[in-house]
Amino acid sequence: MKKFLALVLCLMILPAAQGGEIALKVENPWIFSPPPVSKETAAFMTLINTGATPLRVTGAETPAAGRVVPMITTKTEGRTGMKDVPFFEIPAGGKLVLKPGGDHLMIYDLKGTLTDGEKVSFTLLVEPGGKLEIEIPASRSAPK
Ligand SMILES: [Cu+2]
Repeated sequence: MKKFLALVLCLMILPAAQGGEIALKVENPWIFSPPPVSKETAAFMTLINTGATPLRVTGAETPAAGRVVPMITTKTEGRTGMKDVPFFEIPAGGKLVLKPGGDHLMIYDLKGTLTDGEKVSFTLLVEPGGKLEIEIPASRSAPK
């Protein structure tokens, strides 16, 4: 009986420890493939929270670049600008669309050029939950 209980406990704890239970779904991700001279670009995607509690995306890690941070597009007196934010919050059961001219994951210090169709490995930093690994294709325009 004791053994059985220990097994049940382990099964309950395992998914959380592996970080495999993040209630976040990513749809239509893409990275703008910039001209070769540019060291900056951005990643876009739809973030869907399938869970019952809010989730935050605080940034991402990728071998392709030095730094990835959440950024919003601002408009003051007709002027468009961009601003770093500490995180994007996706409400329980809700979604957030990252798109050109809106919220995006800003990519700094690109280590090389991105060619169209190239898959970039990307690790989203999610709170709570941990890390969500995805692959994002580089493209000149949003996927249809
Ligand atoms: Cu930006």
